[in-house]
Order: sequence, then C-alpha cells, then structure tokens
Amino acid sequence: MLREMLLAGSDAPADICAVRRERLQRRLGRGALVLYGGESRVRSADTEYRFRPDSDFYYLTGLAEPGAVLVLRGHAAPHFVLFVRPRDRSAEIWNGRRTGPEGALAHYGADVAHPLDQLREQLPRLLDGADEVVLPVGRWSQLDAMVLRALDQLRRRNRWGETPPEVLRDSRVMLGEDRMVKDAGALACLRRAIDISADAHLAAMAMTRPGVKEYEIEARLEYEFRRRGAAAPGYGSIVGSGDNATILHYVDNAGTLRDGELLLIDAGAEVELFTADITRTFPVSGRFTPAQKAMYEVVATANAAGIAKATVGSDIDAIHMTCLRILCEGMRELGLLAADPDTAIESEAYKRYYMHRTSHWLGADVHDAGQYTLERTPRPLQPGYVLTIEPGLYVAADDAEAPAELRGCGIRIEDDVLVRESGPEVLTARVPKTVDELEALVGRG
Ligand SMILES: [Mn+2]
Repeated sequence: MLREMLLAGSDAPADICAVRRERLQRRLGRGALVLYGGESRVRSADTEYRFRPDSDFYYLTGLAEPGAVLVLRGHAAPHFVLFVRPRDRSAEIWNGRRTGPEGALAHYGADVAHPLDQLREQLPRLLDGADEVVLPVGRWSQLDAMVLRALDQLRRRNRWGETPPEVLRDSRVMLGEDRMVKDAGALACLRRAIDISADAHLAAMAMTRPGVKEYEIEARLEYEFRRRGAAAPGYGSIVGSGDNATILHYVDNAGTLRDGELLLIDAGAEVELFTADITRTFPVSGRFTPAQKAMYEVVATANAAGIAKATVGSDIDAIHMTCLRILCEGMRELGLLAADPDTAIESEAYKRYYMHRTSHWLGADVHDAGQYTLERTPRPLQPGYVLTIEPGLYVAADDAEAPAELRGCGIRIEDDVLVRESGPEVLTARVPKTVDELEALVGRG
C-alpha cells in the first residue's frame, strides 16, 4: 500500500525504505545496526494478537513478519542483510504466509538473506570490523545476548585477525533522529491515516444522540478505519461521555450517552504504522449549555494559540506555556481557580484541572520516537516535525469546589500539526471543532 500511495503522489521515491536505509547508513558511518522485528504476543491460552512489527524495524524494511532480524552494515558490503523464518508448508497452512529468504531478496531488496536459525553463526562475521554496534539496548533480551555473544567470539578470535566493535550504542536515539523529520513516505501515510480518521469522527458526530452506548460510537469509528483499509486504531479508542471524559486514558467505552452531557472522542487510525491522533468534544444533545460552552471556548482558544505557536524555532515548552496561560486565565473566569495565572502556574494549582502536557511527537508510534530535549533544553521545532496540540480541562464529578454546572465535564481538543517553513499546517483541519460547526453536525446522521 505504501508503494501505491507514493506512486500516486508527485515525485516521491518509489522505494522509501531504501532511501531511509541509505540515509541511516550515512549516520552509521562504520557502525553496524542490528534490529529485531518483534514477535507475536499471546492474548489468551494459545491465541495471539495480530502481529504488529517494531516501528524502527518496519520503518527501514517494510517487512511485517514475526522474528525477523535486520543487520545494516555501514562498514562493508553486504550492507542490507535480513534473517527471516524459512518457508514451511505446514506452518504456513496453520499460521499464515512467510516471506522466506527468497522473498526477502526478491521483495524487500535485501543484499543477502538467511533463514533465522543461521543468525547465531552469521552475526560475528557480520559485526567483524564495525567500529560500533547500534541496537535497542535492553529492549529484547535475546537480541542483546546474541550480540554480546558475537562480540565475545570476535574478541577471542582476535589472534586470527577478527576485530570486535568497541562501542554499543542505543539505536533508538539514531532512529528517533531520522524519524523526527517526516519524509515523503511518512507524510503520505500520516495524511491517509488522518483522512480516514476525519471521516470516522464525522460519522461518530452524526450518530451521537442520547441513549446511544459509547461502544456503539467506538464500533462506528473503527468500522470506518477498517473499511478504508487502516490496519487498526493507532491506540485504544477513547469514547467517554459525562464524567468518563475526565479519565484521561478511559478505554472501557461502556457507558450510555445522556442528554445534557458532553462526549469526548480521542481516536485515530493507523496506516503503515503511522497513526492519526485526534480528539473532539461535543454535546450529546447537539446543544452546549452556557457553562459547557464557556469552558469549551477556553480550551478552543488555547488550542488555536498553541497551533499558532508551532513555528520553526519555537518548541514544545513554549507551546505548552502559551496554552497553559490561556487555560489558567479561563479557570479563573470559569470559577475553577481563584488565583491569577502567574500564581496558579507557580503553585501548580492548575494541575487539578489540567494534568497533562500539551504536545507530543506523532508518527509511526502515537507518542513518536525522537528526543524532546537536546542538551537539556527544549528542542527547537524544524520543518517536517509533526506534533499534537491537545489542551484540555477536566473537572471531577465530585469536585465540591468547582461550580456545580461544570462538575463531571471533560473537554479536550486535539489536532495534528506539521511544522513548515511557511507556518504550521493543521493536518486535522477537516475535523470540525467550532461550537457552531459541532452544533450543526451532532445527531444529524
Ligand atoms: Mn495525543
């Protein structure tokens, strides 16, 4: 699908994974990268979850098969080596098709491919002469052990001229740096994921009315995701009505929508591992109460100001502080806090109603790879970064100090934003969020 999407685009390279490997090889210098594609996970007894490959591995190979290992060598040819499960007629009848070493060469562009059981024997040879080994240290204990054993073997064979790498480096920093700036392939997937998610949110708004169950909304969202070819939700869909919306990671989705309450939906589709991350909040009945509307406008103002701040050279802390100040002013106007914004920020009194940060990187993981600070200072935004802007306000149902009409209200408005030289692009702009738009759409399906 990735290939089709790229070919349908302008002049994007046909094999984006090859371009990524070339780019990474330059970062590697004379080092060697070893990545594991991940394994199937048991759901219960002997049934498994659908396999979802490791994001870094898939980013570089496009191969989604359990057990595969990638060795990318900067120091010598062959540069791109894959280890995969061998073809096996019986196993494939039970558990699905396998690529096999032949397929790894023919379809994934490997220079050399081996059956997985040769990894132990081949790895020392492949790491010989590299100046460092780059791997996700501590992520997969078997991979760690395999690499350490290979290094030990090279050390013991030094008299024969073999040379072990001296440095172990964590791959997640290097891959994270590469994944920070979204390339043509990443952006094509993100735009597709967001497009599907936008339609899903519109469909959910249209069917919202009192008496509907949260899980019916969840099913409608995820029906749209799958109908349009997305692999799955990129994270557990949150469909929280009434005070369920004040639980940040609410995924039970078991409640009933009631007249007079708000509904918060945080859901996004995943396409080729890239996921949308969109939150909208609107009234179950299609009409905000005056108090709900006042609270909603505070969050909407923060969301707009946060987006405006997502410019080259700005940073996630600056966006957070911009939103936080507006939310604190709003909390005072709404009667939630008595303190002025400076005092509320200083004392952290605002955390009673706004307990999370405003942004995270978005990409092949919903909370994407890439460091947030460089040398302990917030990382300046660069063209090609994608982040969320998601201010919110949450008033617990039993908060006796809050105005009665706001108790049990949770509001979050989340957009996905691409940083560009010419200013922020709101990738999620198609999902309605003004009071007027929402009141016109909700329940009209
Ligand atoms: Mn988010």
